[in-house]
Amino acid sequence: MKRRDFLKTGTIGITAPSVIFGDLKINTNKNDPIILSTWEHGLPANDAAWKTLQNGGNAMAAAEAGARVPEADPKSTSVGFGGLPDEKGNVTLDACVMDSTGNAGSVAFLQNIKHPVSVARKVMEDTKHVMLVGEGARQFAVAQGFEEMNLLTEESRAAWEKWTKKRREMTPHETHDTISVLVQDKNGDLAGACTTSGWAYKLYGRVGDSPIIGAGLFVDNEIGCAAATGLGEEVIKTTGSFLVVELMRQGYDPTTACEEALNRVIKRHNGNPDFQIAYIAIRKDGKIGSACIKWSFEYALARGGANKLHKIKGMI
Ligand code: SD4
Repeated sequence: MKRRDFLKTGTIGITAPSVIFGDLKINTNKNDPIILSTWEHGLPANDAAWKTLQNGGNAMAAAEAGARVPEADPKSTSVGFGGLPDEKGNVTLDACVMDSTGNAGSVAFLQNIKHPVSVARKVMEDTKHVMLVGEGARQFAVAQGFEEMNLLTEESRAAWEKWTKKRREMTPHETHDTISVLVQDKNGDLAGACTTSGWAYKLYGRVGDSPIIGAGLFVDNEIGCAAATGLGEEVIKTTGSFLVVELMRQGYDPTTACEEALNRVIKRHNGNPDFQIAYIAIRKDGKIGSACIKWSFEYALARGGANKLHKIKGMI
């Protein structure tokens, strides 16, 4: 029996501060915070998250602070303010958060609010619910003191108007990038945030994976956390982030877990999907991983005082 086979079938027992997979003991990573984010806008996101950790914030506060950076940046045309709109010209936003206790909050199809990730955190902390959508989410945000604003910038409007002339369907890969931020703080606790304006020029009302707990993001403080970017429909169909975490629970290392989750998608598309999905993952012991289906993907990793962009190649 190969080691992995043993790990997959072995009894799983959990004892703090270690995680036991069969005969493999994974020590909890303490004192060495890690911030792992998607794409290049992950670099400034990581900086903000790092500052939050230095100021005593926990993993959840850091992940939120990180995600807010691209949300506020009009040049990030796939997130928050300046995000590319749907086919009718509406900027509609999806976001979620999940913390180390397994609590989660989410908003979908939210309009006119710049920081959906913070609204998602309010849903998690101040309501009994997990998910608010559309007009209900907007009303909740306003009641919580979030300012309403027009999120369509001149640049995004011009890009959309140009698109309406031909109405060619875009893939999320062409208009990426969702920001997902995974954090492990100095106590070893994990949390994550995910926020996006979704698939550019999508149908009015379309919601992707990013606000779906288990698809765009999943955190299990005993095992690890994972997040997605790319074609949300396919991430949802494979419960992607949850799957990555469950594979880590079975003994897969973080990168192999990301690859195995993507293999499910690749198989469904006869070995050659024409779209991108990428996963990032942090295991409880501080090991990180990532994989993408094709082309390339960049993740930003901050740890040990350095914050760097890493490029990986696609699996196919
Ligand atoms: C979505 N996953 O709405 C998002 C889009 C994305 O890089 O991540 N693009 O499907």
